Amino acid sequence: APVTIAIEEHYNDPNLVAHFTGLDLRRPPTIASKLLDLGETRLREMDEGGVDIQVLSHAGPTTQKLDPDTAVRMAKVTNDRLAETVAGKPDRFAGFAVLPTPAPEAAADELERCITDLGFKGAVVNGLTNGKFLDERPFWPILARAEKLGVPIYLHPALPSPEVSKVYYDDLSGQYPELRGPVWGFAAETGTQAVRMVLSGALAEFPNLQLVLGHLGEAIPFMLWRIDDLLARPVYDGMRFSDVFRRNFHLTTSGNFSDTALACSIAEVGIDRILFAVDWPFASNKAATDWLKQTSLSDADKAKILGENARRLLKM
Ligand code: GRE
Ligand code: ZN
Repeated sequence: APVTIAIEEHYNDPNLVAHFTGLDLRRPPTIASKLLDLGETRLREMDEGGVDIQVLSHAGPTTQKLDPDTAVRMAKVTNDRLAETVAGKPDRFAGFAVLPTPAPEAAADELERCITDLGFKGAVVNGLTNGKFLDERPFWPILARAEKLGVPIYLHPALPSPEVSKVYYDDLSGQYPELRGPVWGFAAETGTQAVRMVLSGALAEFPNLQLVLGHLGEAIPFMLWRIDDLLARPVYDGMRFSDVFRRNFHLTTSGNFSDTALACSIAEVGIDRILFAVDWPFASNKAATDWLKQTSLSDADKAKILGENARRLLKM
């Protein structure tokens, strides 16, 4: 059987999460304990779902929400510990770096260290950096370095800032605490981040940079025609929004095991840009692999999604 690689699989480093005890994470204890587990439970659930390799990334909140000096210090020790975890089970785990984005030059250097010295496959950025989107100019050194190194940046959601939450969600958050998170807020913010990556010109400056969106594209595939239609002009290099999106983004199946969303995503970006992910422990490995297997895709297309596309993008 082809190797199954899942690429949005989370863990928590106890030393890093200790910085966020004040935040209202509303995570059930079973989820919190699975995030800390890098052994028995994680591996058993991987085996139950037929997941051969997890590319591990730290769950949010992470170094995006620290002051610059703390972010730089914590990113280094967190990445070093992740490298030890991966080295302990190199046939089951690979790593995505956390980056101290509040200190962009240091974040670019840390990315290079993680790729060159620690063997990581890319980096994950969890939501906004203290209220700032990653396409803003101060962060371009990070984008430049990722492009130079040929590694992807995974644009992962995180909870919105208190200001956003107040206007958009707080009146309903008592009744529906998931609303500002995975139910809608994550997609709203991360989708906005992806659109801004194109319109800011960041992807004109870094045309080879590869960005990854989970949850089958945070609703952008569904909106592509309309975005093109209402922009009504090329964004740059004579390209429409959708041309840039298809050039610079890969999408994953994390936590969105929907036949119709998958069909839309494949139709819009092509089978070669869809990668398997679960979003463990927020979703089940077995549910994810069972779902993909029952789709009407050919075996060749399933193999692309389950591992071949990841091998190419992550150079595994
Ligand atoms: C999270 O808290 O980070 C989270 C959820 C639910 C789904 C995915 C996810 O709470 O990343
Ligand atoms: Zn996730």
